[in-house]
Amino acid sequence: MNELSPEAFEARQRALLTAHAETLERPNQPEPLHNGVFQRYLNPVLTADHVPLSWRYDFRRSHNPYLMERLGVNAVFNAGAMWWKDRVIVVARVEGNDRKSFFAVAESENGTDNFLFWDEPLVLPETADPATNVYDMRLTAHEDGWIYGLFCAERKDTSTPHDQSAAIASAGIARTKDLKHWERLPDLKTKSPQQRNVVLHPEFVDGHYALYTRPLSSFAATGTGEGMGWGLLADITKPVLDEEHIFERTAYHTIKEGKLGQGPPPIKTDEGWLHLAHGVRTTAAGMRYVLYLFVTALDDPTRIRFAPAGHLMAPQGTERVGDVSNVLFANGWVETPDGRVLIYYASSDTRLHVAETTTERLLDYAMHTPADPGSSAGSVQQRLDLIRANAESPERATN
Ligand code: BGC
Ligand code: BMA
Repeated sequence: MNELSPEAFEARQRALLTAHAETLERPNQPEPLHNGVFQRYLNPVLTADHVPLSWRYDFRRSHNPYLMERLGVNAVFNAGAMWWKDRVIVVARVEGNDRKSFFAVAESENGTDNFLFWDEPLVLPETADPATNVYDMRLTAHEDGWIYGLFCAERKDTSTPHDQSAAIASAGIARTKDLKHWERLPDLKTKSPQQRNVVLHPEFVDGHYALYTRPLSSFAATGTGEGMGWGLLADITKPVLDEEHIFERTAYHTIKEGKLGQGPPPIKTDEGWLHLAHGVRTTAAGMRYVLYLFVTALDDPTRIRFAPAGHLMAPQGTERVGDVSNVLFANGWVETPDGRVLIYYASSDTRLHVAETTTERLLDYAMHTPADPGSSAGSVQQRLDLIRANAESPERATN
């Protein structure tokens, strides 16, 4: 293929723009028949193809005679989310072909389709010790008036210089009032060598900032019996946690056997704080990530009130396949003023989807799904109770 003539260059430009516009404008529909707990939407809301063309292509013919993609995008996934100025905004993890992730804001009026990226990616100020990679931002609109973004900041572990995959994960903290100008605070310091999935609670607790943490002894460890922690900070600009109290633990033969972590900041309801989290188990095919739900007390966000057994959502169909297959991960959800809860979940570290529900449905699920019975025999008993109650019920429809 030779350099493109001016006409061919322009035609190719138009073809790219048309295909991109079709991707952005594609309407989304909810799945027709659902499980009553939540409703998935049929198309992903953000993919690599949604990223603006000008972030990827050099449209100057003098510099790019073949009109090639110069800076490819590999994936768009794990997004923080919030309701802001009458619309849903997400801060997505965009991963370039170079494997570096960065953050980018996208917005949608209905939260289910027509997501548009803002003009440029988010520019995050560095600390004195710049990170190699940043990802998975949790957005918290805190009652102090700031919007906080907590994310994972990853650096090479220099104690093992020859191991090119040894890394140290820590929690980065930035804040903003307008989602455009961000102030970087120091990274969180805790006693743990590794921190990921750190989330700021939206309210003060005893006059302190409250953090959900996930200490881990090594970078990607599973099966070490750790879990979700909680700690209080007097001053968020000096983020040093002397104590973390583990309140949600990994457990043998459950969906959270290997590791677990808080998803987005919890949603406040009359019955308590609704938490969305991920649970991980190790299988012969690698780690399997699913999403689960639990509810904690309003007066003590670490006291678990309802813990329905098993996963809320697991990868399904094409969601199962991607760069890191068999993964659902969520770090953003939004409660809209009209009472919807939109769960932004990513599949297999590749694309972002949405599922819709309400706090009432999630609470009903949390309060009436039996807790984990702990064994196969216990599970059979739960099912027998259900089958027999149905058999005796006059309300049961038959066909
Ligand atoms: C990846 C994350 C992953 C983590 C642990 C990081 O290098 O960017 O997506 O969660 O490793 O496996
Ligand atoms: C991690 C997370 C996510 C990712 C997942 C699966 O531990 O922090 O970034 O989605 O692994 O690779």
